[in-house]
Amino acid sequence: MRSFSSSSQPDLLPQVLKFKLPSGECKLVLQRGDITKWKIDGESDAIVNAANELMMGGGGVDGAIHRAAGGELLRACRDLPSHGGVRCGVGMAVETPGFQLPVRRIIHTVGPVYDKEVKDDCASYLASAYRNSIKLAREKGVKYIAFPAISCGIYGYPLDDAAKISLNTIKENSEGFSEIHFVLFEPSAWQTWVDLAKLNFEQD
Ligand code: AR6
Repeated sequence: MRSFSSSSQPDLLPQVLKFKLPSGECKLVLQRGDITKWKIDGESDAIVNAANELMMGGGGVDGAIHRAAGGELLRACRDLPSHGGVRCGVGMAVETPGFQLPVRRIIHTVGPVYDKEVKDDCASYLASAYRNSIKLAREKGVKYIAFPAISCGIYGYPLDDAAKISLNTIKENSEGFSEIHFVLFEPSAWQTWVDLAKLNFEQD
């Protein structure tokens, strides 16, 4: 049995909901579980990591991804260009291979640390994290991508706001993708994304 930093949850749970996005062919898929278990075909798929600017690993989903991908991931991160230790700025995205994960690529992004005093800035950084991850993935020919709930753990983003920002950004940037997934670990995140998706999109 693997160990997880947030709590002991099972791998991918049977709860899966699929929605039609208003434009194009891309589907939105919501799933519960551990994103390190997610894969489509090992070729045109990628998962997104909620990393920090240093990209030297951490807790939460970042820790789980580093454990599952193996030590080569840390070595690949260390070799990325660094500006005073920063390898990925807040709202930006960089790519590594998936190494021992079942996916071809990992797109690493950095969400904002939530601060309600500057919540508009936080919203714009969170939207950038989604947008730049999608853009980089598209440039690499990714057709299937899975996101965790970026910034919703250690970085403290309120789930309702984060779900709205993520789903709006995905809706406007889905061209070229076959499926955009969210793999949601905590029951509260799963319920928040499901409720919002049901309000906004038709189920497939
Ligand atoms: N699969 C899917 N989602 C997960 C998993 C998993 N295996 N594990 C946790 N989550 P967090 P952040 C969920 O804290 O808030 C790290 O130390 C978790 O329940 O991982 O962006 C980095 O190095 C939550 O809903 O990321 C940074 O320093 C969501 O993933 C910092 O944490 C995001 O929680 C980033 O904080």
